[in-house]
Order: sequence, then C-alpha cells, then structure tokens
Amino acid sequence: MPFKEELISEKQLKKKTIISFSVFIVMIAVAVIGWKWLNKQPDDNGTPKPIRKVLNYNEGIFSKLYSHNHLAKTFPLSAAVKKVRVNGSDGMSAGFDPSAWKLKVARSPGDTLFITLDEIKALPKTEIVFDFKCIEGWSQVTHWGGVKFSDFAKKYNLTSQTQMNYVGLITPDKGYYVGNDMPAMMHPQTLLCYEMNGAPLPMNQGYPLRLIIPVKYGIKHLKRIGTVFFSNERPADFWYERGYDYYAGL
Ligand SMILES: Nc1nc2c(c(=O)[nH]1)N[C@H]1C(S)=C(S)[C@@H](COP(=O)(O)O)O[C@H]1N2
Ligand SMILES: [Mo]
Repeated sequence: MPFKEELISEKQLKKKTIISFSVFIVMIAVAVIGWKWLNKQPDDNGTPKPIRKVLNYNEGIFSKLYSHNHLAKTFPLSAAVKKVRVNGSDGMSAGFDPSAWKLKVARSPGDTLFITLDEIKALPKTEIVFDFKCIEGWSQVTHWGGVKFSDFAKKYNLTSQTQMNYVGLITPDKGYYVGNDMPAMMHPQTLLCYEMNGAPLPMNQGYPLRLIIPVKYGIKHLKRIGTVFFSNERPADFWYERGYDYYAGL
C-alpha cells in the first residue's frame, strides 16, 4: 500500500500542541495535589495511612502465598564470606555485661525462665549458610550456628506459647525490638544463634545470642537477645515504627 502522507495544517498542529500541553499541566497538578493530600493524612507507624493500607494489603498476599514450608536457599560452606558486614548497633549499648547475661523467656505472667548460654549450647546444634539480605539493598552469603527456635520451644515446653500469633524479642537495654509471626519463628531454618563462621558470635554481631530468621529481611534478625515473649497481638517493632513493613518477609 503506498504511503499516504497526512498533511496537518498549522492550525491543527497548534491545537494538538495545546491539548498535549494542557494534559501535561493537569497531570502535574494531580501529582502535586495528590502528594500534598498524602502528606496531610494521619500517620500510621511512620507512614501515611493510605500507604500503610497498601503495605498491609501486600503483606496479606505474601503471608498467604509463602507457606512456611518454603525454605530459603542454602549454600556450601565454601561460599560463606569470611569478612561479615556489621550493620546496625541499636540496642547494643556499651554498658552490657556478658558475664551476667541470661536469656529471659516470659512464658506467662509470673512464669519467667532464665536460661544460660551453656544450657542453650547443650541443645542440638543446627548450622546454615544462606544469603543474608538487608532491606538497604546489600546481601551476603554467611554461615551461622545455633539451636532451632522450634527445638528450643520443645525443650522448654513452650507448647501453648507457640500456639500464639507472635514472638517478641528485645535487647537487654531495650534499644532494639522486633516482632515475628509464629510460622516464621517455628520455621526449620530459624535459629537462636551463638556462632558465626564456626566461632562464638562477635560482640558487634550480637554476642552472646542473636536471631537468624532466613525467611525475613535483616531488620528482623535481632542481635543480642535479652527477652523473648509471646503474644497474640503484634509486639512492638523498631523498624515498623519507622515506616517499614511489619512482616518483612522474603
Ligand atoms: N540489636 C540490633 N539488632 C539488629 C540491628 C540493630 O541495629 N540492632 N540491625 C538489623 C539489621 S538492619 C541488619 S541488616 C542485621 C545485620 O546483621 P549484621 O550486623 O550481623 O550484619 O542486623 C539486624 N539486627
Ligand atoms: Mo538491615
């Protein structure tokens, strides 16, 4: 078919230009008004309410999609880096006395266990090499050792506690705290971890005990656990209060 050139008069061209430009201006105005509106909305844990609604909706989809039979990918020992990055030191204040440390487990009101590191080390040890992912955009294949939280729960008869919806973890100085859903805590790769690269956890990596929860982003891997408690409501969460997603699943 021969190419038929469409001739547009100068007048038509002008009209088209005006229309395009007006559409552009209207779009900018909508964006500006929308942005202003969003910023005037009430805050829900560090995020305007409409955005929090979207986050909660996404969370619902992901928590249904990822049954906790799904395992994080693991790697051979040789893939683990020797120089492990240190990220975040909230709740790791200098006054900490490791010799006095015991893990505090609040089973129920008036029923609190205090467990020593040696008692935790006496439980069956599990090791994992996986890709540790931080929400800031970096990841690193790292090697950890400790006791599965599920084995720990069995040993200390936390049967009714593990039927609750959440586990809260708090540093001894209360400066960092997270809440994790029970399926993620009872996941077979979730560890109360006391070793990194086959050696005791370094101080800045959470000595004596940290959480390793490979189905979640780094923010949920609380370093230096002081207290563990159980709840049906969401425990307070440091980064949730600063606008991040509560679930932070992978
Ligand atoms: N107590 C405590 N735990 C923490 C943090 C923190 O600031 N304080 N930061 C978290 C974040 S954002 C990440 S990515 C990981 C980093 O663990 P690493 O320092 O062993 O690499 O720890 C998590 N656990
Ligand atoms: Mo992180």
